[in-house]
Amino acid sequence: MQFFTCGESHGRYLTAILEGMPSGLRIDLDVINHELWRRQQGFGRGGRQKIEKDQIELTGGVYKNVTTGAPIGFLLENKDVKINELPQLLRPRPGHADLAGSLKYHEGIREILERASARETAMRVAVGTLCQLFLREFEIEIAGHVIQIGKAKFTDEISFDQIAKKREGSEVGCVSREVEKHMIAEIKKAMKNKDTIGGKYEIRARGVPIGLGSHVHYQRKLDGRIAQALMSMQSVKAVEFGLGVLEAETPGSEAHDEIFYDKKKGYYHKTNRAGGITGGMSNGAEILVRATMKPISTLRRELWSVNMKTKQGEKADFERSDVCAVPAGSVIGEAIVAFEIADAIAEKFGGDSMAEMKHNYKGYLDQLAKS
Ligand code: EPS
Repeated sequence: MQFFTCGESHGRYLTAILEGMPSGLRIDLDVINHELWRRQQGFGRGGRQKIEKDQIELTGGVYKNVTTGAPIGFLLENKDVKINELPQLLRPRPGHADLAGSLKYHEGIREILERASARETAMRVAVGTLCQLFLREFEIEIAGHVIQIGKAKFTDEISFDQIAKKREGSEVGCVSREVEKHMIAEIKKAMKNKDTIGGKYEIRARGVPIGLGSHVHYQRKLDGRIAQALMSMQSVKAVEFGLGVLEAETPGSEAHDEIFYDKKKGYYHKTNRAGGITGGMSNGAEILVRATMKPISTLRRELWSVNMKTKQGEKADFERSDVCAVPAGSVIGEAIVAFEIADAIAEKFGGDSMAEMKHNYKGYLDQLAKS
């Protein structure tokens, strides 16, 4: 599978085309629109989300709400369409694509930021949620939650089933009301200081069979694919699986997942330090990945920059923005992981229709049961 997104933050439309989805998948637009709504929520979001009501229309690849196997077109109409009226910027914002993009493309900053904006992630959520519908057919589920904003951290264990339930109603997508209070306090502090604040979210995938991805070639490694995709999300600066950065300080005897066998379960692990992926392949445990987001790079307390016309040192330009986008990031992360797992499923059980793919999938599970 592959998809492209297209569109500028204040252009008329955001669009996407998803190729490789088999025929025979029933699409529920309400599910996709609900995730788009979730992406717009979160304490610390900026004024734009009060203007937009993100909803998509499917423009191809679907007949009577069922996929046909043809490329699927997505269309989202922006309400805040003003790209041609917005002023040019001269002082690039440190941390944004402004400077490198403007020099590389020999364009003004406006042209760069309009495409670099995280508004593009609305399309990744639309595509990724359609992929979640596909994954449900294979009993694979995805759930994400915010585990850190500033210094406020959620460090307890939480079971997959509890995630969606417990984060319900949270203004920051956190499963603990106690930690949520501290997270909101961190965002309020950033607001007061005319600053921004980052954080970390965790994405889990349950029901992923053993053997997605492969050890044989670097581009086929599932963790590498998921990491690349998450890292490409605006603001993400680090991605880790399982123990992640703690692997550095953990001895080998406590860093790996010992292997057990049970007649009913087959091979299994009692721990999940690897985050569900070993040797570039899913190992049957939950996939557990975390992404760290830097603070948004548009600050009311402007940082030093250079006026690109006069070359004089001046404070960076300010654009309307968010103070914290980590709650939205967690929704986007779910969609990104969903696409990557859907792609790996399609690669392994490839077929033109859902019926064919499910047949292939069942054959593989039967083979695993005998191994
Ligand atoms: C966003 C829309 C944008 C920003 C934000 C994400 O809208 P506007 O620029 O009109 O306020 O709020 O984009 C950024 C943080 C960024 O750095 O570009 C959205 O819909 O997610």
